Amino acid sequence: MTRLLEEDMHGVGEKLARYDQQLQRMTGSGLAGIAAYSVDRQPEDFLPLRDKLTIGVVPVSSGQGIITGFSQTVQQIIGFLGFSAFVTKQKDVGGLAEAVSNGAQVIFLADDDCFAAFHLAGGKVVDNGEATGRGYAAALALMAGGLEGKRTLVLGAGPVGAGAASFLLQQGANVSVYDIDSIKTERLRQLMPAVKAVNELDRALAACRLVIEATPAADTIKKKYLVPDMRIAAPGIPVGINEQCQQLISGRFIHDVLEIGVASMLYAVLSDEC
Ligand code: PYL
Repeated sequence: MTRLLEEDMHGVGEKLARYDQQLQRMTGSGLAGIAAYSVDRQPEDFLPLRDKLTIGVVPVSSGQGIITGFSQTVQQIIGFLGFSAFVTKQKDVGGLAEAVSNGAQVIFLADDDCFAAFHLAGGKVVDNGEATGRGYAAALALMAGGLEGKRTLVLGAGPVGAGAASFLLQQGANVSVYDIDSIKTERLRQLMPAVKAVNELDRALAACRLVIEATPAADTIKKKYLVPDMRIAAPGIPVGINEQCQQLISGRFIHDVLEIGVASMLYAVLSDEC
């Protein structure tokens, strides 16, 4: 998993309203609608929970340490969805104690290896990787007007790609997965036998118009594949499509650093309550 940088956080909170409108234009749904769709709910299903729940975000200093702005950005995304959220003043265990003492029913925290949401009363845990994959696959499904029987390609067979593949299969899509490490592709195929493992990226990209780019590689998808009906949802960090290509596919390309993932985590950890 690529570690986010402080500069990745710059402006995310301030731009949420504009990003939400961009998502609305591309998919017909905003952040809440995409996240709700990723857990098979409607955004209005979560409205009654907004006044009942408080969300705590705890900075974690282990490993490479705290990313300045990370917890605050997570809190802003949750707040944008209408929930009350706070970042604890203390970090690590002290922060966890502070969150619980201040009435948080749901807690978000991340070390270098895992970013998760915990619903204390429900005993539910949601991992950012799987939730992000499902959220981006939901965005792709909405962008495509449904996926039943349609060929889709997932680049990257890690936790995000696996979460996306799982959602795409549930939507009735014809799912192919490619990873530069064929062992990871084979492992995913054993988990989801309905997935087709592909080992030639060029041929796979030439045959698909609906793509999830979930690799940690930059510039994965070259300009020649960006045909007029190509749609790409790209959770991968760094983004797998260079700036020039992003301009070419504008309006049919979704990427962010935390927004869809955090929104999908929240709705996934709350989905049993609605
Ligand atoms: C969750 C992000 C998405 C992509 N990479 C993941 C990452 O950067 N993980 C590390 C997060 C560290 C957070 C730090 C803090 O500020 O609490 N422990």
